[in-house]
Amino acid sequence: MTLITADFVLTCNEDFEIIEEGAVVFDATILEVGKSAELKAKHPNVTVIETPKNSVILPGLINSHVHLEFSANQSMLRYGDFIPWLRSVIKHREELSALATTELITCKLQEMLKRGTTTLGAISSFGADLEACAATPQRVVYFNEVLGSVPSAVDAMYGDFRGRLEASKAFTCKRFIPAVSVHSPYSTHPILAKKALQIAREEQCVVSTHFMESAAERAWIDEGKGDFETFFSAFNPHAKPMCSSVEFLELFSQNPTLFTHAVQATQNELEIIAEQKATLTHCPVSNRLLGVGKLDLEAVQHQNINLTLGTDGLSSNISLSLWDEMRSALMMHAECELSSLAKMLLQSVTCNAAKALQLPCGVLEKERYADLIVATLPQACEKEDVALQLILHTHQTHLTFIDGEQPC
Ligand code: MCF
Ligand code: FE
Repeated sequence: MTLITADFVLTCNEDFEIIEEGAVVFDATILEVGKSAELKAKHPNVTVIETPKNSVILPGLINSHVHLEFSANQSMLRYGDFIPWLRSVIKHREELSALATTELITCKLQEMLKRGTTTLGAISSFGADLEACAATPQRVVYFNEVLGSVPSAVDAMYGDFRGRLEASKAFTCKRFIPAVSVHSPYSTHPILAKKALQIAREEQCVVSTHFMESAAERAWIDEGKGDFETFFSAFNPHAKPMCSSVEFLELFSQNPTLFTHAVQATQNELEIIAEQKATLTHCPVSNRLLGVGKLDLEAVQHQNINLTLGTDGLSSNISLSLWDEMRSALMMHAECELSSLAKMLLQSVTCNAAKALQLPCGVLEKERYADLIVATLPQACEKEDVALQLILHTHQTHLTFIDGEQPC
C-alpha cells in the first residue's frame, strides 16, 4: 500500500473536485482519496511518497484514438486538404508500413508514457502494431479495423479482419482489450460493417469509427458528388455512396461507439450520437492539418455528448502527446471560455475517455485502477487555475503509476 501526497489532487470526478494538500492511498486500485494530513494519520505505516512543491496528482491520461502503424511519417504526407492527404497515404503506405517496425512503435509508446498517457485506444489497420501494443506497460484498447467497399470482396475483407481480431484476442488481459473499428461511411460496405458490429456485440467489444471528417465525405455521402466522386471514379466509374449518414449511424445503435472527428456532422447527426449515448472523439490537430474544418464544441456540449480527445496518428499530427493536443485545442477553440475549456479538455482525456472505453480508470476515486500521474507546475498556482496551468506547462510527468506500479 502506498500513500502519495501533492499540493493538489485533481480527481476528475463528477464534480471535478480538486483537493488542496491532498493524497491518494492505493495498491493496484485506489483505496482512498482525501486530505494529506487526515490520510497520513489514518495510515501511519504505509509507504509515503512526497512530491515536489507545486505538484498535481491526476489520473493517467487516455488517448482514445491513435494510429500507431503510421508512426514513421514525418514529412512524407500531404497536408491542407483531405483527398490529397488520402492519395499520399495510399502512395506511401508500403514505405511507411515497412518503417513502422515493432521497435519504432515501442519507442513511440514509451514516449507517450513519459508524457503521461497510461491508456490508449489503438486503431490497428493491419495488425502490425499488435506485438508492441501487447508488450507495452500501458493499457491498450486494441481496435481491429475493418474496411472494404467492393461487394465481391466483402467476404475476404471480413475474413482478414476476423483473423486479426482472433490474433489480438490471444493477448487479452487486464491491460490489453481487443475491440473493433469500422473505418468510415465512405470506405466500409454496410454488409461488412454489420458483420463486424455483430461480432463486436457477441464479444462485448467497444467500437470506434471515423465519421463525417471532411467536406469531401459530406458531399459524397449526401449527393455522391465532390472530391470523392473523382477519387472513386478511377476505380469504378459507377461508384455510389453505400448508405446515407443516418443509416450509417443507425448501424451502431446497439454498440458502445466512439465516433471520431464529426467535424462535418449536422445537428441531426449530433442528436443521434447523443441519443445513442455514444462518444465523440475530437482530434483537433489532425483536423487542422487535413484541412477539414473545426468541430463545433459548443454544439457537442449542448447535446451533452461524451467528448474524448485523440491525437490520431503521426500521419496527421506531429506529436502523440495529449498535453500538446490539449494545448492546440485550447488555442484553436478561441470561441470557448478559457478555464471551462481547460476543464472540459482534462475531462476528455480522463473520466470521459474511461467511460467511452469502458475501463475503471480515469478518475481518482475508490475502487478505480490506480493509474495516476504526477505533473509539477513551475510555480505556485491558484486552485481555480490548476487545469489551465497544467495544460499550458506540462510536457512530461514527474511520476507515473499503472495498476499502482511504476512502469519501467
Ligand atoms: O483519422 C485519420 C484520417 N481519417 C481516416 N483515416 C486515418 C486517419 N489516420 C490514419 N488513417 C488510416 C485509416 O485507419 O488511413 C487509412 C485507414 O487504414 C485510410 S483508408 C485507405
Ligand atoms: Fe483516425
